[in-house]
Amino acid sequence: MQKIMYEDDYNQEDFVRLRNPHIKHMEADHLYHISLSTATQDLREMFCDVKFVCMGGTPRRMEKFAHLVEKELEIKLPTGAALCDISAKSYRYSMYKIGPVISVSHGMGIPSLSILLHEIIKLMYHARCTDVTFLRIGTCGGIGIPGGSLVITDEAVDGMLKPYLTIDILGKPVTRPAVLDKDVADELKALADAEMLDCRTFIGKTMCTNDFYEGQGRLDGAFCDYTADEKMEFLNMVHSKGVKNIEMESLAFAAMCHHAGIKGGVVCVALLDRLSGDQIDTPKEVMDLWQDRPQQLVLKFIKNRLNLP
Ligand code: R2B
Ligand code: URA
Repeated sequence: MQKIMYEDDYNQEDFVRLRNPHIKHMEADHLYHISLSTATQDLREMFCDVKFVCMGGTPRRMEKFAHLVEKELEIKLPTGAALCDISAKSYRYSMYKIGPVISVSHGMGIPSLSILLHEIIKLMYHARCTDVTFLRIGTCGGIGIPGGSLVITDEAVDGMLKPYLTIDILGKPVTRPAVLDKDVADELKALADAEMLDCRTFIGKTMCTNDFYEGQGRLDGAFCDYTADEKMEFLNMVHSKGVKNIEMESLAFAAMCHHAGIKGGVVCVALLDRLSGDQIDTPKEVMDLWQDRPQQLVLKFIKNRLNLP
């Protein structure tokens, strides 16, 4: 069988490249968790026109986003065709492709996001996509901002406020800077200020933790060894250092996009203000409306980039 060696265009500047010398010597690449494979599918034919990869935690939200893109970009599917979950057979992630947009779920936390990103970045390479932007559409806890607000991340930091991802590779810690694209963040903020008039939008640091409860200083987990005052001291301290929100994926998202040379942006909606509480008790109907906001903003961004009205 032929090896994966895209000699002809390997040197072209704007293709997504892999920083992995081994892949091109493999006979085939099985993207196991998204249920795709170079052995049985023509990934270039299927995905070469992708320009935006949008990801968020849940399958439902990303299916909804795919339908929104279909409607708003006025993409007409052939008669009888319908959007379907390309990765359904993996039972891990859900993925949709509509025109130049991939909409894919990443689950909760860095390990889940990281597996998905490895395979999506390889997909972009096998498909020989050019000039792709990755966007995370998420939820978060706000710090000193009202529930329902949008937060655009300009810098992702870990639970110690360090702007890099540390992973253990072959028994050694390896750090990779968590850098997001400044132009993407500024454009998202400008579009939100001009067009997202029913909510406030903030731009700032996002703290990314490996736990929702103790990792985010909550008092309502199964365990808690700190006092309410200690919690508030910590949250006020991070607030004073420019942290606008806390979530669980931005650090790896930023570090992996940057390492791959892909421009990345993160937009989250705050489900509560963590300076006022821990429990998420907003009524479901309100929460559903709030969770549409990052999708609407990212859609405006995509339309802007595609010069669509
Ligand atoms: C936001 O919400 C999830 C936890 O509820 C997590 O995936 C995140 O980053
Ligand atoms: N997601 C988080 O990670 N934290 C919150 O407080 C809310 C959503």
